[in-house]
Order: sequence, then structure tokens, then C-alpha cells
Amino acid sequence: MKKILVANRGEIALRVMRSAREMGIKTVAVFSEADRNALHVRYADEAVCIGPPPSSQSYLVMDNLIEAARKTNADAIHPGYGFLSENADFADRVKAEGFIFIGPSGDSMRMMGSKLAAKAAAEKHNIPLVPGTSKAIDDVNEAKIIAAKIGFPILIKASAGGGGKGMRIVENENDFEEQMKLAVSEAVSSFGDGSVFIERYVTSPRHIEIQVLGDQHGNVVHLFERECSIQRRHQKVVEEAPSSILTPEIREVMGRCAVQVAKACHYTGAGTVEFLLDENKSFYFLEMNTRLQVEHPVTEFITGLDLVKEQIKIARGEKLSFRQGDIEMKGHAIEVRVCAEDPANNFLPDIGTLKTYRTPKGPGVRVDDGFEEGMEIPIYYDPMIAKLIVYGKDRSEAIGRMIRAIDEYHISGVSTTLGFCRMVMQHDAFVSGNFDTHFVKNYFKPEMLDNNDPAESEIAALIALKVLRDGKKNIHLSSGSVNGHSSQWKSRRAEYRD
Ligand code: MV4
Repeated sequence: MKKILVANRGEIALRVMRSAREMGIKTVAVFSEADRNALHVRYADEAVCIGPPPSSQSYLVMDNLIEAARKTNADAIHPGYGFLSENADFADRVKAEGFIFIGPSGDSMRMMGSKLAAKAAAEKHNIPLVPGTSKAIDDVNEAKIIAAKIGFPILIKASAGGGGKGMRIVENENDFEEQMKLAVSEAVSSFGDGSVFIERYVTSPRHIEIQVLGDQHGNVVHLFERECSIQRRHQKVVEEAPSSILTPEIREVMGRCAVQVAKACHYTGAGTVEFLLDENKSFYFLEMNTRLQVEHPVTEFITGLDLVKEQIKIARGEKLSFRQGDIEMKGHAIEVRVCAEDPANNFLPDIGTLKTYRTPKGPGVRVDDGFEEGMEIPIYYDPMIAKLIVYGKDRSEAIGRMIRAIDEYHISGVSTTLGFCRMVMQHDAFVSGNFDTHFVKNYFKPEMLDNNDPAESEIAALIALKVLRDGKKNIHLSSGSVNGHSSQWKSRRAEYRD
């Protein structure tokens, strides 16, 4: 493998290219007209424009990607995450056109893309599942009887859904029929597949996922867990490894289950097996994500492995160079997603130019980003500006380091989730490790953030300084309010120079 085309953009395209370069492999970037000056384009050895800004006309157009790969003589295609990364037809097409797809087979993706097929496969291997049906239900009356047996609240899920799409909670029997009809029609319109199934609704779960790696020789290992419970509308906000709640015993059993799920679909490459953990620390298999995930760096920190290099080696047909017993975890890693969103305004995506953009540095800090100061955040794509990942000898050091790193991060020109993430790091529930998937809903109120008009407070501070320091010249102010800290968590700086 001499040349990899990265069918993606932004931080993940750069992240993949960095590992390829370290392995002596050339890289090809693809870009839309909105990304002409993007960092991943400058970083790559070659770059090909694949269409207009909307991803439906560029990053999602298989023909254009294949043509770019052919034109540049690439041997392999890495899909990153999002876009076509979990599209089974794309994986098949890449292979049929004579390229190596850096990821699992189309068949593995198809099996795990169907929640029902995934559950059926897991059931065959005696993997714990949430009590419910593992077949599509079409008869409302039959479903009602099953629901009564399982007990309310019930969750109706679309088989073709995932990541929270097409789910409905039903509190009691009276609402069941109506909710099921709505769920089916929603599944038809969203996924073109009206298959739904029901499960007992686990009311306060933690979301824990296991990273797996499988080679083309039937070897599968797991790389421990990531705790992903802190999320908002199914978008993860904070991820960490290891989870503060897993015991070594649960970790081992969960890890073994994840390996079995991967083996059940003949998985190759890097994948993630998702579980729910309930109040009694019972866990249940949910679904498998057949791609590299946004939060993979926390696993890289605690295991010392480079997951992209492992993906590439697996795609080249190499055997895994380690066995389960060789893999150890050490220390603690936390990731926060830095998004161009306004936490004070219902996390509405914000667009604009990065007027100030300075990243944190120093021991144990990693920033995966795709922007530089002065660049504009395009409106066409995901609002994630960067991932900030820290590593420490233990959880407490990692939390302290994350707060320090957030305070060193200076972004102005757009609202970001940094201040919100700082709030999480200092919250008793997070620090104690006693939280679930409802963390944001339960504990976050916009009033916690400093949502004063930054310009206004800057002027006030300037006047105050002038009064206090009368006689001093060249007053220079730098406002820390760009991170939107609350009064309790505020770190407003007023610097002055003589
Ligand atoms: C559940 C659940 C409770 N009970 N299934 C959401 C995403 C998809 N992977 C499955 N999800 C859930 N399935 C049962 N039977 C709660 C969720 C869920 C959730 C899971 C993980 C992380 C965040 C979540 C937020 C809301 C609901």
C-alpha cells in the first residue's frame, strides 16, 4: 500500500494522513469547493476537488471519489467517520473497483446496520440483550401482549435506526398503539424500512462502548471501554477511558462479549460495540458501529496504540501483532468535543470566522483539529472545530489537566462548547463518577454560563481598569469570556501592559 485516498475532510482527514505519513504512505485529499484552503488539503501529497460545497454533491458522491482515486493512482481508500464510512455499498464498490477499503466488509456493515440482525447475531452467542423482541413486530395487538410481559416503560426502536434515530418511549399501555404507528411511519419515511422492535426502556443507563480490532485471519481483540454517557441529543460531548464505574470483572466480561459480537459478523478493522449499563451494573448489547469513532483517541492514550495504523495494517492483510493478554491499559484519558455551538442558546450551531484561535499545549495534551486562526467554519458540515484530549496518570490528574487545557484554549469569533465542557469537569456528579446519560438534561442550565455580551463586559472592564490604573498607558484587554464560563467557573482575564 503506497498511497491512500482519504474520503473525508477536517480533523479526521488530517488525523488519518498523519498516521499514513508516519508509515511512509502517500496521501490524497479530496475536497469540496468550500474546503479549497482547508488544512487537510494542504497536508496531503495530492488533492482532488470532488464537487460543490454540499456533501450530497461532493463527499457523498461515490463516482467522484472513485474517479479521484483512479486519477491519483491510490491503492486504498480510508472513509474516516461520518459521510460514507458505514455505507456497505461504498465498501463493496471500492473493492469491486480494485481498491482496498480500509474498514470492514460491506457484509459486516450490512449485518450491523440492521439492529435486528445485530441482535439476532448477539443472541446466538448468548450476549446479554435488553429484555424485548429480536424480531420485527408488525401486529399491534401481539406487540401489546409482549409489551405487557416486558413491562413499561417500553422503548420502540427502528431496526434501520441507530444513534438514537427512530426511537420512541412508551410510558403505558394506553399510548402503545399510537406510538407504534408513529414509530413505523417515521421509520418508513426516514429509513425506507418500517421494521421496528420493542425493548424494556432502561431509564437511567450509562453508555459504555468497547473498542475492538479484528484482522483478516480471524483474530479479534478488544481495547477496553470508553465511557460516553455525557451526551446531548445523542451527540457525545465528553468521553473518557477507562470508565470510572466498571470493575475489572465487568470489563473482562464485557470485553469478551464485544469480541464475540465482532466475530459473529466476521469483523475486520477497528469497530465499536455499544452497551447499556443499568443501575445494578447489568449490561446489555445495543449495537455495533462499523467505523473508527470520533472518540478513538482516548483509547489510543490508555493503550499506547495508534488505531489508524492498526486499521492500515489490517487492510494490508497483516496479522494483529499482539494478543489480548499483551494489551494493557494505563492512566486515564478524557476527550471533549469543541463545537461551534452556543450552549447558552440551546446549542444552536454557530458560524463565523475564527478571529482568535490558539490551542492548548504542554504535557498530556492532544488537539485534533482542522482549522487555523482566520479560517471560516463552513456552514455545510458538522460544527465540530476540534477534539481536545488529555491524558493523566489517573482520573483526577486528567480532570485537572482538562480544565487547564480548556483555560489555555482561546477561541473568538464563534461560540463554542468549551465553557460548557469546563462546567462538566467541575461538576460534582462528573467528578464523583456518579452520572448517567441524563447528565446534561439533569444538571445543565444556560444560566450556568456567562452569557453576558462579551463586548459589553469588555468595555466595562476597560473603564474600570482606566479608573484604577489612571496614568498607565497602552491598556490591552484580553477577554476570557470567549469560553463562556459561568460566574462560578469564570476565568476572565484582564491583562494590561505598561
Ligand atoms: C436504549 C435506552 C434505554 N433502554 N435502549 C440511544 C442510542 C442508541 N444507540 C440506543 N439508545 C438507547 N437505547 C433501551 N432499551 C437508552 C438509549 C439512549 C442512550 C443510549 C446511549 C447514550 C445516550 C442515550 C441517550 C438517550 C437514550
